[in-house]
Amino acid sequence: MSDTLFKKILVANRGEIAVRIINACRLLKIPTLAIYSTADADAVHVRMADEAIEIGPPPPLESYLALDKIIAAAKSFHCDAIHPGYGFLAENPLFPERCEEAGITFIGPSAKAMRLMGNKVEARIKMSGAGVPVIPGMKGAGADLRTFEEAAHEAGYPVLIKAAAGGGGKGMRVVHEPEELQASVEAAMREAKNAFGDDTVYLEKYLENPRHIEFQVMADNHGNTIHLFERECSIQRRHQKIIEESPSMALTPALRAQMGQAAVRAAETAGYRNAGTVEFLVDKNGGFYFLEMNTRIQVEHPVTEMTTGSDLVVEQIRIAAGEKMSEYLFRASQRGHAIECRVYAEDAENNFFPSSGNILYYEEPVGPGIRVDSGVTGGTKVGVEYDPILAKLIVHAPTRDLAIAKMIAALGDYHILGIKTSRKFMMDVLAHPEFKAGRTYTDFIPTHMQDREVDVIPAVETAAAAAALAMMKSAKPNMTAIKATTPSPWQTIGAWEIGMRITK
Ligand code: MV4
Repeated sequence: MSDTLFKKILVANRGEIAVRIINACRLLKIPTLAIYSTADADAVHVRMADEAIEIGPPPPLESYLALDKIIAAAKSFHCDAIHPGYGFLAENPLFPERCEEAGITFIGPSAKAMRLMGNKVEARIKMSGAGVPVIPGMKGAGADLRTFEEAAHEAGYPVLIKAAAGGGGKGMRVVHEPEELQASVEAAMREAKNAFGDDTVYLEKYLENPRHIEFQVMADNHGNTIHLFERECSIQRRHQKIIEESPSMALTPALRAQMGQAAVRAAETAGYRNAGTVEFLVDKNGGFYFLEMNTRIQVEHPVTEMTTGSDLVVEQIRIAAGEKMSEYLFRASQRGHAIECRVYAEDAENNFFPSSGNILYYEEPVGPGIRVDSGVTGGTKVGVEYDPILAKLIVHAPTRDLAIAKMIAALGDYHILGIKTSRKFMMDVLAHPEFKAGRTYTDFIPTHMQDREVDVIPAVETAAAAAALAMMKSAKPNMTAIKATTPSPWQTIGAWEIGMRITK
């Protein structure tokens, strides 16, 4: 008999989340198997796992999305559980189904709960029936133009056409007046067909400039479903979250309690198990509406871990093994304020173009209440084949003001040389008066960051680059320098990509 929850866990992901999962397994003394594509042979997650197997060439369909190969790897390496992380196969109901056939535990919800939440129309109907508020709109999918016209008339313009298989903003169309309705429905159907292979669309009232606020839920197989409060995720760019925080400035204790209760009811109604997130839109009047449920551990889960003092990945593993969730979760409260910044490999000064190359120098900020979840280090080759997230920087402080100050300081102490990152862009968001005032709505980036002036101080920049190069050459033990087949930092530095303290 084994004295661990599982004999070995296959980590079916890459990058920072694979590292995060391996770290949780280490705490539980569970051995891990990493999978990797040929592009990731030297990646951090591969080095950290107890064992690793190359699973195919860089294209995701032949590696991180290759379900057959992953199940076969789990079998041949005697893994009795698989953690999917986020993205890739994490919300594909075939994954838990194939695991079950193979006698492997899937660390996540059932295929049934995934299917329900994967269909936005079905989820709306089910949630509405359970008394969870949904955005006013159609009861089911749109059948013909008449049903769209009637629903739009009842909801009142502007309305929004959405894809049933959608999420993440694809296939959405705002319609401002009846004359545009038919063309918009047809366009949304085409887009949905192309993106999801399913042209089912439906109609909702369009909420202008809402906030995106989500609740972390956790459910075990012993009848316990709880929530761990909210994350405010309104700061997004083209439906990609950039900054998340908890608590939300928009919630009163009464609204928080109401939404938390709705989130728990949503999870219970879906027969949900393991970690999940219930997303809401919150309008100017404090009205809240169920948007969708994400059936996975999310990128921004550390914000909840910091404010509630929990380890959600450890809990996911315990729950999947059939244990009751830890007692401390039942007494969880929100303490202080946490903020997360996603560090992307992209060039914010050049239309957020993906940035690739070798990390020539890498130094993380350290200090009380500073956490870095990273998938990279010095020498890591960053390509363009996968999601551009390099790392997440999370800070925890007694108040929101202190958390913002700590985050700005920590971003200033985060040095990544060799590729462009979104670091400076995030510093500008955090320093913006509207952000500081807590006026974080979903239109924040397009409204306040469009014509952003980029400061370049050539003298300081040059000095910083020279200092970095000198440090690399001196090769102190705590620094990682790699040899000269890669371009020098002088060629790749760009505006503000060398770390320096920002004092404004
Ligand atoms: C909406 C909305 C306004 N009204 N639905 C965007 C992604 C998808 N999951 C849902 N989204 C929205 N749905 C109604 N009825 C506005 C958005 C939206 C949004 C939502 C969350 C975070 C950022 C957003 C940015 C633009 C639009």
